[in-house]
Amino acid sequence: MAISQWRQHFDEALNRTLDRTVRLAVTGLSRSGKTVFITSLVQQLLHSADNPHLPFFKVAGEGRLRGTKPQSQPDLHIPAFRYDVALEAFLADPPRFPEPTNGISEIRLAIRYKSSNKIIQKLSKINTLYVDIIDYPGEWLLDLPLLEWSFDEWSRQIALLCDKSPRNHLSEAWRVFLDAVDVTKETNETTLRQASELYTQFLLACKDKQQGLTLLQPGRFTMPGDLKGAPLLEFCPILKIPLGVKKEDSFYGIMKKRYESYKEHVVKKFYKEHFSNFDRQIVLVDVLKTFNTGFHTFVDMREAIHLVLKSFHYGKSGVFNRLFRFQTKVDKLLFAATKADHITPNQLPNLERFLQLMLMQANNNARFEGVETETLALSALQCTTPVSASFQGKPLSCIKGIPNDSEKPLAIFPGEIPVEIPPPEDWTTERFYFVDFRPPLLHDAHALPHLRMDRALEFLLGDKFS
Ligand SMILES: Nc1nc2c(ncn2[C@@H]2O[C@H](COP(=O)(O)OP(=O)(O)OP(=O)(O)O)[C@@H](O)[C@H]2O)c(=O)[nH]1
Ligand SMILES: [Mg+2]
Repeated sequence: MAISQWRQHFDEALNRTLDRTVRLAVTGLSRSGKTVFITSLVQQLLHSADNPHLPFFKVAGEGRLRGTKPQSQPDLHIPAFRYDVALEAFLADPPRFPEPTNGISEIRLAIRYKSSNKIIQKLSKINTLYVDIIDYPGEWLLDLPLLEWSFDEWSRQIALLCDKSPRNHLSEAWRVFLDAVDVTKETNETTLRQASELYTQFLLACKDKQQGLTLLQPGRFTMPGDLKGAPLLEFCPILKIPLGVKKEDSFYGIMKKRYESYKEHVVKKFYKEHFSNFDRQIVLVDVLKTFNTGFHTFVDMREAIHLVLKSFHYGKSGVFNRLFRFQTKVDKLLFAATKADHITPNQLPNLERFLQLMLMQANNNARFEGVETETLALSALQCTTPVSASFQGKPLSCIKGIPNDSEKPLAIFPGEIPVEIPPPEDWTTERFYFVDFRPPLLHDAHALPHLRMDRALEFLLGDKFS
């Protein structure tokens, strides 16, 4: 090897060893599986040195992992991710899923490993990679478009949405209240608060399990995090934009000012403080939920994902360049369909394909300049096992587990995942009904049973262990 080539090789290798911290962000809309995913990921890594169930995570498969330990987190102002609490729930008898979380949290792991690179091996026998895992609500990413919309533009968007079912009847109380207010006139705190409370109740009714809507703005109204009860969240859009003089102390004037404050102090702050520091990102999507709740929730979720993905359009044309004059550092982005243990293993490729369709339909394909993207179907905690049954003399792939509304294990044929988006009339409970399962009884705190977590680990972190 020529000296110049050797030198280049050496420099590259040295730079890679110096790159010792990676900030891995985990997001997804409410109940998409973030807490379960992070808990399983941490648990897989803590047991990775003796975990035979990570064949696709090369550093583990090749026996180069020496051990992982949780560390004190670098950002003391961010709440800790309560891995211990989630694990305790899984290990309880009967086992439970962890409680919903609300806001951002973080955990740091130190992973000791042997490099596969001969030059690095000579420099240091064992290396340490620090991985900061950050859990934050996907709902907060729904606010990015607000930065580009004026109060009038945003109000018009909401008015359009409220014209259609089911938002038209869910928003009725708020709309009736607004109709009775002269938005051009001076107002008082009580009226402002009542209007914003009614708007928040409308958003919460949309989010309700039965409706299952996800395109809900502002994101902090349904996922306030540490801003719960803060006056920054006391505003709402209006339905008819007044023409002519718009006094600053009028209902319209105050709502507009509060909207701008929310953008400045909540939305921009999140992007500057947190988002700009992420190195890798996984977006979790509960695709199966949309099958259960019907076509309109599918369309709504697809639109919400479309908005969420705007945050990941990098490069020179990206929104960050325009709004903040920085480019984000994320160089790998993984989209994962969660809860893949709700279907039979032979349907996993279909689930991945369907997720790709959802992303493509949102016109987001190939727009992630310079960012490596991947889609995957996974289960962070496998609650079912595949079994074979016979139906009318033919073998049928089924899954067996304890459904949430049962005490006993049942074998279920969960149905098939379509490879094309079915027409609206086909989204019926006869065709799609994916059951929720209880977590399995675990006998010890060893690595949790999973589906494809090793592939997720390899995509997100694999190159950091070379
Ligand atoms: N069967 C199965 N169910 C899962 C899995 N992951 C999540 N779930 C289910 O999805 C629910 C939500 O999971 P969480 O991890 O709490 O979701 P989250 O995104 O953190 O939710 P929020 O904290 O409310 O935003 C759980 O209570 C389980 O019912 C999985 O791998 N398999
Ligand atoms: Mg959570």
